[in-house]
Amino acid sequence: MIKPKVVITRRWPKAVEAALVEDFDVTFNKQDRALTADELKDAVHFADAVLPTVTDRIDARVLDDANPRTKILANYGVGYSHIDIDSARTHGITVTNTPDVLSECTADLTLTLMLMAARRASEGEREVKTGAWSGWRPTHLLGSKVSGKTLGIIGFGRIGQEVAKRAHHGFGMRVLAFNRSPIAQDVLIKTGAESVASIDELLPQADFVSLHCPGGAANKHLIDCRRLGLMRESAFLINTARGEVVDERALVQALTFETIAGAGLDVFNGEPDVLPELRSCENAVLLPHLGSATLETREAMGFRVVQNLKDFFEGRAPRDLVA
Ligand code: 8YV
Repeated sequence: MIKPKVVITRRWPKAVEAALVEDFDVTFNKQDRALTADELKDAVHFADAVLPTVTDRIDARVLDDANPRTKILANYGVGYSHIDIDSARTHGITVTNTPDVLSECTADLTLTLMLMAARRASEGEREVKTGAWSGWRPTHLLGSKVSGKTLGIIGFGRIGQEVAKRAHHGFGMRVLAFNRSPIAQDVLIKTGAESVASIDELLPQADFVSLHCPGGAANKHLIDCRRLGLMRESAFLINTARGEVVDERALVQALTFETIAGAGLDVFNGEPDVLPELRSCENAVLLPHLGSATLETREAMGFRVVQNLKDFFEGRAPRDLVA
């Protein structure tokens, strides 16, 4: 049987690449950089399947102006706001993602950011590593307590729920959850969360606000200047969702004038470029999109892609169908 042609846009963990070549005729991106729009366009004309990541903007420009050969975009990641779903539908291209397998690690990293921001871990580490630490003193780098505080979660899907469990059961936090669609009672019981009716109701009550909603146009600047103004002066904003959910210029203002206490960010608008003003904020902890970055999770994401591809090419409905 002729193996379907597959383009994998970035290098994946070895074990998954090995599984992929068993069943597919794989073309690898030999360079350690994201493909350009023209290269992506070539890929969708050449291959039966393209396996994009968050660094590949698959928009109308890539898909629209010719007849793509590609029948499936099997995304390596749960978020897919970098793929123009309407355009994919127009061309009859199936889109899949990799939910579930990265929820725990992304939730772990969310807690990492909460702790780092509140306990001033990056500032402390910078002092020690640069030799600037002058020794223990009672008022040195005083942060904010995390245990027992109130966490507001915006977007209560799989990742939001994992964050809630950790915060409530591990840190004794009160957890408030906002979700576009109603949250089932058994989910609230399992996670220890209380449902709130609106984001505006959640913000003034939270010591930590953590974002777990999808990116894309619908949620662009969901956290804007007005909503930052609803947060407590002592509160922290945590973002492991997508950069565009936050108006970063408004966030810089809030951090600079200390209308909020700090932020912990793993995602940015226009990654990997980060606003210089944001990079200069001492009260912001900034990580390079590490949410799912463990070997275990990146392998599990890859195997999920392989399964979605096999389902598709063997005539079954892929488990993680997006469009
Ligand atoms: C992925 C993520 O590593 O899955 C997501 O949506 O944000 C990350 O954890 C990345 O998207 C890879 O494409």
